[in-house]
Amino acid sequence: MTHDGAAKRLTRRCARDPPPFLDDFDAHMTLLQRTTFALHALVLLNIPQVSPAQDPMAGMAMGDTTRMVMSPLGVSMDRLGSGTTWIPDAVTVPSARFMTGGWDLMLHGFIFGQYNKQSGPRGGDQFGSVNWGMFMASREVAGGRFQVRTMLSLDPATVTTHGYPLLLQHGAAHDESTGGHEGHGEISDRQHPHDFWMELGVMYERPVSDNLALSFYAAPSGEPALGPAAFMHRPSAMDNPFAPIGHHHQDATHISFGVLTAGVFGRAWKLEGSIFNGREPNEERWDFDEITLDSYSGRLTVNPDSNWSMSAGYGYLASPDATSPDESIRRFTAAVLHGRKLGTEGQWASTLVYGVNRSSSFNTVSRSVAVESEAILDRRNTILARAEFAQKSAKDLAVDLAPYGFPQERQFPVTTLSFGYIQELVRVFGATLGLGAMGTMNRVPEDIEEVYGSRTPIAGVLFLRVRPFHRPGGMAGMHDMHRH
Ligand SMILES: [Cu+2]
Repeated sequence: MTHDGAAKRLTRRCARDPPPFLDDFDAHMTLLQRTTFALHALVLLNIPQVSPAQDPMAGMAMGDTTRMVMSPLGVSMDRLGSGTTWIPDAVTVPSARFMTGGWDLMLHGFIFGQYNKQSGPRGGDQFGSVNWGMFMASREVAGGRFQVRTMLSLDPATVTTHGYPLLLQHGAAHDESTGGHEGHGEISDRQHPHDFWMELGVMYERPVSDNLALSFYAAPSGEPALGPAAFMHRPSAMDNPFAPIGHHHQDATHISFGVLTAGVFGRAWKLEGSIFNGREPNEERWDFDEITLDSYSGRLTVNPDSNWSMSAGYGYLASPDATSPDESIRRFTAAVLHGRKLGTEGQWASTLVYGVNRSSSFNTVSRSVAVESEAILDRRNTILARAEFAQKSAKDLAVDLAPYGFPQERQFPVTTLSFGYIQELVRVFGATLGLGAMGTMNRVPEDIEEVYGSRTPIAGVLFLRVRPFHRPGGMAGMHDMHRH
């Protein structure tokens, strides 16, 4: 059933020298850089160092323990997606990694600088940047893997607090001043900016037997066990600058201000439960919202081999939208992620996500399905695609308002289809700079043709993307790196 068995359990990841790739990030990163390094310093100052000789896991190690970190039951750090999600072992979200003082430090980050144009009366255009940086520090503590992590985004500044134009997308907003429509608090045809504090949390995973381990995750800002890895953390979507329009059926809880998750896992499965804050982040995107634990979720994930990861989960969101506080949502999601290596430098990842929301207010059910795929063909060429179907309510699309006046709960089936291509321009230190373009064709029902100016409103985005370059996953890949 599982891949490399016992050998994998003992797997320790090799580290690399600190790459100065952050130096090449644009000026937006200065704050992020400062913050992550300040956190790094805090972590190093506050936690006593454990030398290799005292290291409780040292007996398991082969080679230099100061440059490795354990993988509980063979679950390597590369399997970890956003929050406590898993992705297939065969594919990775590129990162830069190095060791210092017993800590395994990992930096992830993507910066897109984009010109985005969405057609029709509901469209718009914007020069902006969607971006995120993630810093993880892991070490062995009492026989387990302890991890402190933070994920930060400058979106509120770089795509504004109104977010970016994205036809058929919806979300919660307080009022017109933050992109909501007068009359109700929905934001329509735009994607919200992510909060500066996308994640701040700790995780601890510890084997309790040869086949069983426990995991704990606590985050003032983080992701409960609901939905697949958030889109920016999926190898099938990481180079796509835009959120899926099914975001609010599928993975929108990835920023929740208050999350506690406990889980049990084996080499190939994980069962988790969370209590968390079901309220969507408010419009103050730079700060922490009030932390409450009013909602719950559960999720089962199965990684039967290195190419597949499947999950299904259910969640109760007590009061997600501040403008309709009495409304609760029950959400079911299921996802299948597939990944494989492609040649020596590439990978191909695909995801199928299904999400369904049941609203307590209208007792309506709305569904969405997304299929997406990204292939890093070789060093220079990456292609990506996403197709979606979603049921959006009149409220979601703000067509309940005058002059349209559809009943709020009326559902409209919409679809989108996007294709994109990215060519690498240059590699500097650990980073790759790519030039990309993506085109989208949407389709709306006849009843709202007038609203969108067409049955098939189109959109396009042209972008530069900076991220750590992709390395073949796994130990072999790490060793390869040392030869270059
Ligand atoms: Cu989001």
